[in-house]
Amino acid sequence: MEPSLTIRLDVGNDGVFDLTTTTNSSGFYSFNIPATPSGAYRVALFPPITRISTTGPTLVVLPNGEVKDDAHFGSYPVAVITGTAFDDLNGNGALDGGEPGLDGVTITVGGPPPAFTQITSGGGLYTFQIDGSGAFFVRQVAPAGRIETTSEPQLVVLGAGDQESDVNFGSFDPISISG
Ligand SMILES: [Ca+2]
Ligand SMILES: [Ca+2]
Ligand SMILES: [Ca+2]
Repeated sequence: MEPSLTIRLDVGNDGVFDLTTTTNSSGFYSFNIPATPSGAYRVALFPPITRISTTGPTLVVLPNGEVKDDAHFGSYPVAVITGTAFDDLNGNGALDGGEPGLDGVTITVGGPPPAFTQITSGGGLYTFQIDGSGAFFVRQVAPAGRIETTSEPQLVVLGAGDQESDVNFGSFDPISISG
């Protein structure tokens, strides 16, 4: 059975997607498309984070009343690990309310090789999309001077198409502690 995936259609190829559908258990999708003066349409696959597209959007120019039945899209499943590096203000190793995300923290994933590295951004966030499955060991490399408060490595076991969220890493700056 094929996964249900989102396909969007941009009527008029004006940069704005107008219609959305999902593929069925056989991977098929279809649109009953409204007429547009230019006859131009753009079709694109919007895969979930657990899949990587292997094909880009397709531009279709279609006189009204005609059918196009070969706008195909490819994708494959990946293992996804996401989490947050955070300022562990109370040093308890857990992400508590009011503890901000930390950008610029290096997060690594190893095993099975090769190792991958991401730098947290956008509020301490990181995402790995890994082509493979198995046991993954996730670590942080906290910026110099910061004390890490979460144990390492964090072990995540994933199959292709699986996602593990909230693999979080804490650290604190001992210089900022006052008393
Ligand atoms: Ca449009
Ligand atoms: Ca905490
Ligand atoms: Ca570390």
